[in-house]
Amino acid sequence: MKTELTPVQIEHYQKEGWLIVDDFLAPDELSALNAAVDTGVETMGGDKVSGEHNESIKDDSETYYNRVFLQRVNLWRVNNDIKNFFLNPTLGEMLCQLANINGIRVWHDQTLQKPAWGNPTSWHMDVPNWSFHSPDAISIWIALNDATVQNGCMYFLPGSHQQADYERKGGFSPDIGALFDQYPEFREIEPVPVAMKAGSAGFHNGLMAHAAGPNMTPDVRRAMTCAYMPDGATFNGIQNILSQERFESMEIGDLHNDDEQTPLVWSQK
Ligand SMILES: O=C(O)CCC(=O)C(=O)O
Ligand SMILES: [Fe+2]
Repeated sequence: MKTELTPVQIEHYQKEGWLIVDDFLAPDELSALNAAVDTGVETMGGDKVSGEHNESIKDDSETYYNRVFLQRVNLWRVNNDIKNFFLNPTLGEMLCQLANINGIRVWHDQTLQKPAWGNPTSWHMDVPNWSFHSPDAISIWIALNDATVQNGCMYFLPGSHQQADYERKGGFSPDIGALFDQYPEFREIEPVPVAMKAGSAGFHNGLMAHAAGPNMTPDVRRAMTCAYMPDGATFNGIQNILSQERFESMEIGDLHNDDEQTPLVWSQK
C-alpha cells in the first residue's frame, strides 16, 4: 500500500478536495482485496448494510438505484480481511495527513459495483447524508478493476468542497444534475473525469461534489471504498446507516465513539 505522501499531494488534496494515487495497491494486495470483497458480498446475501436484516433495505427490487450499483455496506463487520485493510493504522495516518486531522474513525465501507449498462451516479456530496457534519470527512475509492470513461469512472468538481454547506447535497435520483440547481455557482467549475487503473485509489473530501458516468460496457465496474470521519465528530440527528437501536440511543451532540459502530483507526494521542 502506497501510503507515503509528498507535500505537493497533500496540498493538492486540500485545495482541490481530491487526489489520485496511481498503483496504490501492489498486484498481490489488489487480488487479496478483490477476493475479500467477493467473500464479503456473498456472506451478506441480500442485506445492503451488514447486521441490518431490515426488509426495507434489502436489495431485491429492480429500481433505478439498483441499476446504479450493487451496493454492500460495512463489509468490515463480516470479513476480517476487509477489517484489517481499512482499519490499518498506516492507512489511517495517511488519511489524517491528507485531511489535516489528529484522529480518524471508520464511518462505513462499501463496495460499489456498477453493473454492465449501469445507470450513472448522480452528482452529490456525501457528508450532508451522514450522521455527522464535518468539513474533514475523507473517503478512499479503490478501483478493483480498471475504471474508465466507458464503464463509469468518477468525476470530481475541484474545489467545490470549499463552497459547500450541509443542506444542499444533490441526490441519487435519475435527475443526475439536480445538484447544479442547488448550487448554480458550480456550473462554472470544469468536472474532471478520473479514470483509474485497477489498484489505483482516489481520495475525496466528503463535501466535494462528485458523480460517475453510466457504464456503457458489458462488464461490471468494481470499486471498494471506505468513508472516514474525524475522531471527535458528533451525532447530528440523521440516521443514514445507523442501526435503529443505535439511532434511538443517541442524542444530537453525542460523540461518535462506539468502536462497534465507528472504530478508531489512528489517533495522534
Ligand atoms: O462509485 C461511484 O459511482 C460513486 C462513489 C461515491 O459516490 C463515493 O465513493 O462517495
Ligand atoms: Fe459519494
